[in-house]
Amino acid sequence: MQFDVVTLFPELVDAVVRCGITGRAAERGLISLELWNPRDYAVDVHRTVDGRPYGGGPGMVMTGECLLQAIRAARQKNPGKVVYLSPQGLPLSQSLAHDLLIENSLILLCGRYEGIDERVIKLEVDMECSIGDYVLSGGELGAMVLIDVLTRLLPGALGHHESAAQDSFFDGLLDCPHYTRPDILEGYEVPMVLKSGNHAEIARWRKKQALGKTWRCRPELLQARQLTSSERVLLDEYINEFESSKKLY
Ligand code: 4GX
Repeated sequence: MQFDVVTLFPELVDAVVRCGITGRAAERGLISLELWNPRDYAVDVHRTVDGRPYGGGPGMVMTGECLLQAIRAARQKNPGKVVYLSPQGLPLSQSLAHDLLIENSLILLCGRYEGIDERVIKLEVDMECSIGDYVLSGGELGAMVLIDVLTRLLPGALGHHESAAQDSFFDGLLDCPHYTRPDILEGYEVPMVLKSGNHAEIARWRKKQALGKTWRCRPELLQARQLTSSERVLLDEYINEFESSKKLY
Protein backbone atom coordinates (compact mmCIF):
# COMPACT_ATOMS: atom_id res chain seq x y z
CA MET A 1 0.00 0.00 0.00
CA GLN A 2 1.27 3.43 -0.96
CA PHE A 3 0.97 6.32 1.51
CA ASP A 4 1.62 9.89 0.45
CA VAL A 5 1.54 12.31 3.35
CA VAL A 6 1.20 16.05 2.84
CA THR A 7 2.72 17.61 5.94
CA LEU A 8 4.74 20.55 7.27
CA PHE A 9 6.55 18.02 9.54
CA PRO A 10 7.78 15.22 7.26
CA GLU A 11 10.45 14.06 9.77
CA LEU A 12 7.70 13.35 12.33
CA VAL A 13 5.71 11.14 9.96
CA ASP A 14 8.85 9.43 8.64
CA ALA A 15 9.35 7.77 12.05
CA VAL A 16 6.52 5.36 11.22
CA VAL A 17 8.65 3.62 8.56
CA ARG A 18 11.73 3.48 10.78
CA CYS A 19 10.27 1.49 13.72
CA GLY A 20 8.50 -1.71 14.61
CA ILE A 21 5.94 -3.55 12.52
CA THR A 22 5.39 -0.64 10.13
CA GLY A 23 9.16 -0.26 9.77
CA ARG A 24 9.53 -3.93 8.84
CA ALA A 25 6.58 -3.68 6.44
CA ALA A 26 8.32 -0.76 4.70
CA GLU A 27 11.61 -2.72 4.50
CA ARG A 28 9.76 -5.62 2.89
CA GLY A 29 8.00 -3.31 0.43
CA LEU A 30 4.49 -3.99 1.79
CA ILE A 31 4.05 -0.28 2.35
CA SER A 32 5.78 2.73 0.89
CA LEU A 33 5.76 6.25 2.32
CA GLU A 34 6.35 9.46 0.39
CA LEU A 35 6.32 12.86 2.05
CA TRP A 36 5.19 16.10 0.47
CA ASN A 37 5.94 19.37 2.25
CA PRO A 38 3.67 22.28 1.24
CA ARG A 39 6.52 24.63 2.24
CA ASP A 40 8.52 23.32 -0.73
CA TYR A 41 5.83 24.82 -2.99
CA ALA A 42 5.80 28.25 -1.31
CA VAL A 43 7.14 30.92 -3.64
CA ASP A 44 7.71 34.00 -1.45
CA VAL A 45 11.01 34.71 0.33
CA HIS A 46 9.59 33.69 3.72
CA ARG A 47 8.12 30.47 2.26
CA THR A 48 4.80 31.32 3.92
CA VAL A 49 2.27 28.53 4.32
CA ASP A 50 -0.26 30.23 6.61
CA GLY A 51 -2.45 33.29 6.71
CA ARG A 52 -4.71 35.23 9.07
CA PRO A 53 -8.31 34.00 9.05
CA TYR A 54 -10.82 36.03 7.04
CA GLY A 55 -13.45 37.33 9.45
CA GLY A 56 -10.89 37.65 12.21
CA GLY A 57 -10.26 35.51 15.25
CA PRO A 58 -7.25 33.86 16.80
CA GLY A 59 -4.69 31.64 15.12
CA MET A 60 -3.70 31.04 11.54
CA VAL A 61 -5.06 29.02 8.62
CA MET A 62 -2.99 26.99 6.14
CA THR A 63 -3.15 28.73 2.78
CA GLY A 64 -4.56 27.01 -0.28
CA GLU A 65 -2.01 27.49 -3.08
CA CYS A 66 0.96 25.48 -1.84
CA LEU A 67 -1.31 22.85 -0.27
CA LEU A 68 -3.07 22.34 -3.60
CA GLN A 69 0.26 22.03 -5.38
CA ALA A 70 1.61 19.52 -2.87
CA ILE A 71 -1.57 17.41 -3.05
CA ARG A 72 -1.59 17.49 -6.86
CA ALA A 73 2.10 16.57 -7.10
CA ALA A 74 1.40 13.57 -4.84
CA ARG A 75 -1.73 12.64 -6.79
CA GLN A 76 0.09 12.84 -10.12
CA LYS A 77 2.81 10.47 -8.92
CA ASN A 78 0.54 8.12 -6.97
CA PRO A 79 -3.16 8.47 -7.78
CA GLY A 80 -5.39 7.78 -4.79
CA LYS A 81 -8.10 9.10 -2.50
CA VAL A 82 -7.21 12.19 -0.46
CA VAL A 83 -7.99 11.74 3.24
CA TYR A 84 -8.00 14.82 5.47
CA LEU A 85 -7.34 14.08 9.15
CA SER A 86 -9.69 16.20 11.24
CA PRO A 87 -11.95 15.96 14.29
CA GLN A 88 -14.94 16.49 11.96
CA GLY A 89 -14.14 13.30 10.05
CA LEU A 90 -15.59 9.81 9.98
CA PRO A 91 -14.46 8.13 13.21
CA LEU A 92 -11.65 5.62 12.57
CA SER A 93 -12.54 2.10 13.67
CA GLN A 94 -11.28 -1.38 12.89
CA SER A 95 -14.18 -1.75 10.46
CA LEU A 96 -13.42 1.53 8.63
CA ALA A 97 -9.80 0.36 8.39
CA HIS A 98 -11.00 -2.85 6.73
CA ASP A 99 -13.05 -0.82 4.24
CA LEU A 100 -10.01 1.33 3.38
CA LEU A 101 -7.91 -1.76 2.57
CA ILE A 102 -9.38 -1.86 -0.94
CA GLU A 103 -7.38 1.30 -1.74
CA ASN A 104 -3.89 0.71 -3.14
CA SER A 105 -2.85 4.27 -2.49
CA LEU A 106 -3.91 6.99 -0.05
CA ILE A 107 -2.90 10.63 0.17
CA LEU A 108 -3.09 11.75 3.79
CA LEU A 109 -3.49 15.47 4.29
CA CYS A 110 -2.26 16.86 7.61
CA GLY A 111 -3.38 20.27 8.79
CA ARG A 112 -1.60 22.45 11.35
CA TYR A 113 -2.77 25.71 12.99
CA GLU A 114 -6.56 26.21 13.12
CA GLY A 115 -7.08 24.16 9.99
CA ILE A 116 -6.74 24.49 6.23
CA ASP A 117 -8.49 26.78 3.77
CA GLU A 118 -11.96 25.26 3.21
CA ARG A 119 -11.56 25.47 -0.59
CA VAL A 120 -8.78 22.89 -0.47
CA ILE A 121 -11.25 20.49 1.14
CA LYS A 122 -13.85 21.32 -1.49
CA LEU A 123 -11.40 20.90 -4.39
CA GLU A 124 -9.24 17.95 -3.40
CA VAL A 125 -10.46 16.05 -0.33
CA ASP A 126 -12.37 12.79 -0.89
CA MET A 127 -12.86 11.83 2.71
CA GLU A 128 -12.38 13.25 6.23
CA CYS A 129 -11.26 10.93 8.97
CA SER A 130 -10.98 11.46 12.75
CA ILE A 131 -8.89 9.26 15.01
CA GLY A 132 -10.91 10.28 18.08
CA ASP A 133 -12.75 13.00 19.95
CA TYR A 134 -9.82 15.07 21.15
CA VAL A 135 -7.74 17.84 19.64
CA LEU A 136 -4.27 17.13 18.25
CA SER A 137 -1.77 19.85 17.35
CA GLY A 138 -1.85 18.63 13.77
CA GLY A 139 -3.01 15.76 11.58
CA GLU A 140 0.39 13.99 11.56
CA LEU A 141 -0.25 11.71 14.53
CA GLY A 142 -3.63 10.88 12.98
CA ALA A 143 -1.98 9.97 9.68
CA MET A 144 0.53 7.77 11.54
CA VAL A 145 -2.29 6.01 13.40
CA LEU A 146 -4.09 5.35 10.13
CA ILE A 147 -0.90 4.01 8.48
CA ASP A 148 -0.25 1.76 11.49
CA VAL A 149 -3.79 0.36 11.63
CA LEU A 150 -3.89 -0.33 7.88
CA THR A 151 -0.39 -1.85 7.73
CA ARG A 152 -1.25 -4.42 10.42
CA LEU A 153 -4.09 -5.62 8.20
CA LEU A 154 -1.91 -6.22 5.13
CA PRO A 155 -1.18 -9.89 4.44
CA GLY A 156 2.32 -10.75 5.65
CA ALA A 157 2.80 -7.63 7.80
CA LEU A 158 2.46 -9.55 11.05
CA GLY A 159 4.32 -12.66 12.14
CA HIS A 160 2.30 -15.66 13.33
CA HIS A 161 2.69 -14.63 16.95
CA GLU A 162 1.65 -11.04 16.38
CA SER A 163 -1.46 -11.87 14.38
CA ALA A 164 -3.08 -13.66 17.33
CA ALA A 165 -3.36 -10.38 19.22
CA GLN A 166 -5.40 -8.94 16.39
CA ASP A 167 -8.04 -11.68 16.56
CA SER A 168 -9.39 -10.26 19.78
CA PHE A 169 -10.58 -6.98 18.30
CA PHE A 170 -11.74 -8.69 15.11
CA ASP A 171 -14.02 -10.50 17.48
CA GLY A 172 -15.46 -7.21 18.81
CA LEU A 173 -14.21 -7.98 22.34
CA LEU A 174 -11.38 -6.64 24.46
CA ASP A 175 -8.35 -8.86 24.86
CA CYS A 176 -7.97 -11.32 27.77
CA PRO A 177 -5.23 -10.78 30.41
CA HIS A 178 -1.71 -12.06 29.65
CA TYR A 179 0.94 -13.46 31.98
CA THR A 180 4.57 -14.50 31.72
CA ARG A 181 7.24 -15.56 34.21
CA PRO A 182 7.76 -15.35 37.13
CA ASP A 183 4.94 -17.42 38.67
CA ILE A 184 4.49 -14.91 41.47
CA LEU A 185 5.06 -11.18 40.95
CA GLU A 186 4.92 -9.05 44.12
CA GLY A 187 2.49 -11.52 45.66
CA TYR A 188 0.24 -11.88 42.60
CA GLU A 189 0.05 -15.38 41.15
CA VAL A 190 -0.54 -16.49 37.59
CA PRO A 191 -4.07 -17.97 37.34
CA MET A 192 -3.74 -21.73 37.90
CA VAL A 193 -5.69 -22.70 34.79
CA LEU A 194 -2.98 -21.15 32.56
CA LYS A 195 -0.46 -23.65 33.97
CA SER A 196 -2.81 -26.65 33.76
CA GLY A 197 -1.91 -27.60 30.19
CA ASN A 198 -5.63 -28.13 29.53
CA HIS A 199 -6.03 -26.21 26.29
CA ALA A 200 -9.82 -26.37 26.18
CA GLU A 201 -10.01 -24.99 29.74
CA ILE A 202 -7.48 -22.28 28.90
CA ALA A 203 -9.45 -21.20 25.82
CA ARG A 204 -12.66 -21.16 27.91
CA TRP A 205 -10.99 -19.05 30.63
CA ARG A 206 -9.61 -16.58 28.09
CA LYS A 207 -12.97 -16.15 26.38
CA LYS A 208 -14.65 -15.66 29.74
CA GLN A 209 -12.08 -13.00 30.76
CA ALA A 210 -12.44 -11.24 27.39
CA LEU A 211 -16.23 -11.15 27.78
CA GLY A 212 -15.96 -10.03 31.41
CA LYS A 213 -13.44 -7.29 30.71
CA THR A 214 -15.58 -5.99 27.84
CA TRP A 215 -18.68 -6.05 30.08
CA ARG A 216 -16.84 -4.08 32.80
CA CYS A 217 -14.88 -1.57 30.67
CA ARG A 218 -16.73 -1.21 27.35
CA PRO A 219 -20.31 -2.48 27.79
CA GLU A 220 -21.39 -0.66 24.59
CA LEU A 221 -19.19 -3.07 22.60
CA LEU A 222 -21.33 -5.95 23.88
CA GLN A 223 -24.51 -4.13 22.82
CA ALA A 224 -23.11 -3.95 19.29
CA ARG A 225 -22.34 -7.67 19.21
CA GLN A 226 -24.67 -10.65 19.45
CA LEU A 227 -23.48 -13.21 22.04
CA THR A 228 -23.72 -16.91 21.27
CA SER A 229 -25.47 -19.06 23.90
CA SER A 230 -22.14 -20.42 25.19
CA GLU A 231 -20.73 -16.89 25.41
CA ARG A 232 -23.82 -15.87 27.42
CA VAL A 233 -23.12 -18.73 29.85
CA LEU A 234 -19.47 -17.63 30.23
CA LEU A 235 -20.40 -13.99 30.78
CA ASP A 236 -23.12 -14.90 33.33
CA GLU A 237 -20.55 -17.00 35.18
CA TYR A 238 -18.12 -14.05 35.13
CA ILE A 239 -20.79 -11.61 36.35
CA ASN A 240 -21.86 -13.94 39.19
CA GLU A 241 -18.26 -14.36 40.35
CA PHE A 242 -17.69 -10.61 40.03
CA GLU A 243 -20.81 -9.73 42.07
CA SER A 244 -20.02 -12.26 44.81
CA SER A 245 -16.39 -11.12 45.01
CA LYS A 246 -17.71 -7.59 45.67
CA LYS A 247 -19.78 -8.86 48.63
CA LEU A 248 -16.60 -10.06 50.36
CA TYR A 249 -15.46 -6.45 50.87
N1 4GX B 1 -8.37 13.13 14.29
N2 4GX B 1 -6.46 17.41 14.37
C1 4GX B 1 -6.47 18.55 12.19
C2 4GX B 1 -6.33 20.96 12.04
C3 4GX B 1 -7.80 21.32 11.98
C4 4GX B 1 -8.33 22.26 12.87
C5 4GX B 1 -9.67 22.56 12.81
C6 4GX B 1 -9.88 21.04 11.03
C7 4GX B 1 -10.43 21.95 11.88
C8 4GX B 1 -7.49 15.12 14.50
C9 4GX B 1 -8.28 14.15 15.13
C10 4GX B 1 -7.13 16.42 15.08
C11 4GX B 1 -6.12 18.66 15.03
C12 4GX B 1 -6.03 17.33 12.99
C13 4GX B 1 -6.54 19.86 14.21
N3 4GX B 1 -8.59 20.74 11.06
N4 4GX B 1 -7.14 14.64 13.31
N5 4GX B 1 -6.03 19.77 12.84
N6 4GX B 1 -8.85 14.20 16.32
O1 4GX B 1 -7.41 16.64 16.22
O2 4GX B 1 -7.68 13.43 13.17
